[in-house]
Amino acid sequence: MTRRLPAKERFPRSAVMGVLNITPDSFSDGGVHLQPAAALAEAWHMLDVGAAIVDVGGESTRPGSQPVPVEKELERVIPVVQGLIGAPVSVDTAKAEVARRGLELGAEMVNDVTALRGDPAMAEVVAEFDAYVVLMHMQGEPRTMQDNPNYDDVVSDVCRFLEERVAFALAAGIAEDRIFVDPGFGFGKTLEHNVELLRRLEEICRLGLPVLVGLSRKSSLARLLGDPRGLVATLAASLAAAAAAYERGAWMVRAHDVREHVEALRVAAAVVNA
Ligand code: HH2
Repeated sequence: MTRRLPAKERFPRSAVMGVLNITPDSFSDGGVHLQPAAALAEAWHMLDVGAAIVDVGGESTRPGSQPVPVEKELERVIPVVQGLIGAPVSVDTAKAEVARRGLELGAEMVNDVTALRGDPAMAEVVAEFDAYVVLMHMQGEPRTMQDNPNYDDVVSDVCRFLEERVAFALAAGIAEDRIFVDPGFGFGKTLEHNVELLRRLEEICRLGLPVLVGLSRKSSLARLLGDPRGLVATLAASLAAAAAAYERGAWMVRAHDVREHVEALRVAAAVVNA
């Protein structure tokens, strides 16, 4: 196995991770890419318009979602990863078996929304393949996480959690320069928690690791626009949130609308780096 570059060199700042959900029930694009041919066409399109990596997922983690058995997740994810051999691929999974099969096919990153808590074998798989890994904060589990999210101070609590998960990853043999951290917007958080996390994102960036943010289409943004029951935010709201995150130090942005996010971040980066 060739040695990988440090994460910040492999994915320079303002990189966009394209979201590819192979699920019937994802909150904004459920059912759209269930057929491998449709998924592959979308993945190649995302790469054409500037995605640094495509995040392939076979299990929705939207509030209230139900877990998917490993066989079903493999059936959804693996044909797509197979069709993307040679392209930059991340596997969005909390299951070690799905991660392993994806990495064997050349995926280079595991996006684990449980931050290596969901499957006791996951850390070892990431270490074995020297893969990049995203450690995301979530309070509770998707089925019930929005019932009553509760923090002393959401930013300090998320930082403490991420520090603890990074220490766990390092102890499992994962190199520090393979790790991204993610505050997990919408994962066990109220609208106020999400806004506070975004407003004070610099505190998370001070952990010293590249920060990935996933704000694209999230319902909190729809609620900010005055729709209390809004489930899917507009593109304009998503771009504003991505630019705000970038200005506060975000390194990589996970987004469904890749071309628009690439353009928005190019402008934000030009201003920040001027
Ligand atoms: N958000 C979602 C899924 N995975 N991973 C990271 N690291 N950060 C995020 O914010 C994040 C994530 C939810 O978005 P989506 O994949 O579009 O929806 P669903 O979980 O319903 O498939």
